[in-house]
Amino acid sequence: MDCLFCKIVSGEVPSYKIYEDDAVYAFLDIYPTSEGHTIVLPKKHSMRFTEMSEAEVSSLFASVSKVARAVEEALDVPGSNIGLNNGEVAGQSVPHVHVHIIPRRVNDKGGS
Ligand code: IU
Repeated sequence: MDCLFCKIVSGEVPSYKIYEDDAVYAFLDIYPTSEGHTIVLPKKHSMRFTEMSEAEVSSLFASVSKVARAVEEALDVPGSNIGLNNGEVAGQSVPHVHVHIIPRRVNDKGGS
């Protein structure tokens, strides 16, 4: 399958890995919204979040929580935006489910 994020998981396309286990892979976004912007994705390819089973969603978000805690601790930030775009019309540019962890800092200009 010609999927960029599958190629990142397999190592065919290089990435700066943050975390990996049997089910998920996390790496630094190459166009970061803030320093430490991390992408967490399930290794099993699903195009859209709403195609995933409940068990897959639970497993993914358990890992997202773990990675977000580690990112916040490592960067010593007080919070982060955690979210995903589901479908092209919603801004999903890579058709392999992925969750953004965007570290936030006090008085940064990242949003409301
Ligand atoms: P989106 O939710 O599908 O828009 O997020 C895709 C993200 O993947 C986006 O933040 C890109 O900067 C990021 N990305 C990447 O890290 N490496 C790549 O080669 C490409 C996109 I293309």
